[in-house]
Amino acid sequence: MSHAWGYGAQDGPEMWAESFPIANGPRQSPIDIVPTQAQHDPSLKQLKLKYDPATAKGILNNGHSFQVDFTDDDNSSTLAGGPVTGIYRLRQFHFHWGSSDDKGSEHTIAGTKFPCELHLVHWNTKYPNFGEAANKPDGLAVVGVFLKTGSANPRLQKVLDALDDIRSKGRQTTFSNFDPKTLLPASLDFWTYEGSLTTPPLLESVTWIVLKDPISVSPAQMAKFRSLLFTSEGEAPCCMVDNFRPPQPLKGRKVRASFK
Ligand code: SG7
Ligand code: ZN
Repeated sequence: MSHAWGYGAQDGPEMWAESFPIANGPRQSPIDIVPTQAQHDPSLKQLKLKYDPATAKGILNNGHSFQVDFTDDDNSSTLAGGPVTGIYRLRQFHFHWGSSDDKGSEHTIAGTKFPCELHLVHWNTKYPNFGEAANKPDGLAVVGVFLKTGSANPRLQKVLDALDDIRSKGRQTTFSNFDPKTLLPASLDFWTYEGSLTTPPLLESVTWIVLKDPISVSPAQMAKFRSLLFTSEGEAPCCMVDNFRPPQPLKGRKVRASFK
């Protein structure tokens, strides 16, 4: 594999293990979640998400996805409860999506794929910063939310309207006063398991919290995601689509459910 990774035939998920051998490790993500195989765990706490809209900072096309970044120098925007101990700070959120509505999510539910999946990335404040946390077994907590096509989602519109300004890889702009909690479904029922980053370096540091209920997105809104580019200005344009890793082997891990 060439030194940069991607989602194409030559640099995609099937090739990542050449440069990142942890790709075949014991706790890789995503996975197929089979609800009938998950165990309800009454000891799981209620998920506590506290986000301050003033911590939203910028939006960036990183060439693999786009991400909305947050200032994380204090505990203004945090995750606690659920499966985790202590306080995790929000660092960024981003999405994965398909070239058509029949694929795009990273996690699947009993084999069912969704057109898009939102990831809210948090780091454990027992470590000094995101970088230090990212390679610790309890360093990160990512909340995953499925998007299904249906009615337009007005709460997504501010994010989608910003995409015109970050069409190419490396472009970024300010993005302020946004509460990511507005993107979440009404119910915070979740599945949880111990996994990894879904992109290189595939570090096995993520407590995954995958919400049971999807949010909606219209076909026109999905088209807006697909108008982004993997490529930089001046390169032959290549649409940012199918930027998902497929499900990885469970290898004996347990998936727990917060609900019956
Ligand atoms: C996206 O997914 C990006 C990455 C993110 C990666 O490609 O938003 O963020 C950066 C800073 O490049 O990587 C370390 C990290 O958050 C993997 O995140 S994920 O496991 O939640 N999909
Ligand atoms: Zn992700």
